[in-house]
Amino acid sequence: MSKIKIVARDSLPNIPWQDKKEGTNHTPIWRYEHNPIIDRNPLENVARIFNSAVVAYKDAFIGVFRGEQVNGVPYIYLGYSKDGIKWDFEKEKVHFIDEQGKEFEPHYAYDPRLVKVEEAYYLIWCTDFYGAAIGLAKTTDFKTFVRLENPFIPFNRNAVLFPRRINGNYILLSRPSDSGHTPFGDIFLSESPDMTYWGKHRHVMGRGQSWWESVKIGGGAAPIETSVGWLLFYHGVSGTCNGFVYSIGGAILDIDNPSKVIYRCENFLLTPEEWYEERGFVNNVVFPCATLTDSDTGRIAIYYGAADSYVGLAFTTVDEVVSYIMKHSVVTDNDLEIGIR
Ligand code: BMA
Repeated sequence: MSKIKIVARDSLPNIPWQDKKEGTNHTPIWRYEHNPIIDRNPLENVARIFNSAVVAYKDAFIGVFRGEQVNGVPYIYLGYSKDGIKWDFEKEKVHFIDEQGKEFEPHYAYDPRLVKVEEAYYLIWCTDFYGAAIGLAKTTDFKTFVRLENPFIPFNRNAVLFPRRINGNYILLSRPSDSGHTPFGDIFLSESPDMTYWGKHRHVMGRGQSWWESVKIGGGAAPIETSVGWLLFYHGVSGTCNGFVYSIGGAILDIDNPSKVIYRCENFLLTPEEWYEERGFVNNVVFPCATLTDSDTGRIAIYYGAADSYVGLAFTTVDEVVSYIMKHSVVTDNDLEIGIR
């Protein structure tokens, strides 16, 4: 079979990378050996950074980081890196203005995603809109962040944009929820012609297929366009006597109709095994929020939050991970939309 490829995006020869060591893992994803890349107390007034998203920017890297302030309230901080591994952070939180130029400050902001669509970068996070909801902002220079109107009513979380329009519309995945530690959740898709009005809502994937993701699932990193479909890394949650366990899963969505699941891996791709994933503020969490990709080599670097305390980095190649997902794929009625056959 010919190799699976990342569909033409930018080359990224300086992608953070480490070759796989044989026998390190059951699955096609391997961890950076010097994880965690961001340790506790990374910044004055910030006790932990985790669940954060990065992009390549001007021959280096920039990212939006979930910083848990010492008063316990999460907010978003900007970070810069030359190699994608060692990060320097802004001391000040990200400031938002609204579309009229007036200051806008959410009560809290967490689990940011960052996606370049056309010439702008979109920051998507969990915000307080009378309960957990989706926050959306736009920047072109990482200096001015223009907060856009609430895309959805509450409650919702884990929103992530596709990196390009499909059939003329912007596409956003989200996970409708309650405002607490939601004991349910499927991934849905919405479309917009202008990033303001969202509709054509579709169900993408349901929870409950495999035990490791039987409680809820949620979008992780922005989908990656490959020669066989959109590669989605997401999180799946299982319930145990000691609480939730968050793992990373993988699925392939149809290129032109991404509400359709083509392949879905019945095995997790990464599950908490290392000390920094198993033990922290919240034990047993690996939570993907971003990837970097190099279309020349097919390399993928995955950034994930670990135990709500650290940032971890893991690697794979598009050919290896997509082949694994295809080989272990089980698509069930749970991945079909009610009424659509
Ligand atoms: C989810 C989110 C994540 C967090 C996870 C585990 O509900 O709040 O930010 O990593 O729980 O605590």
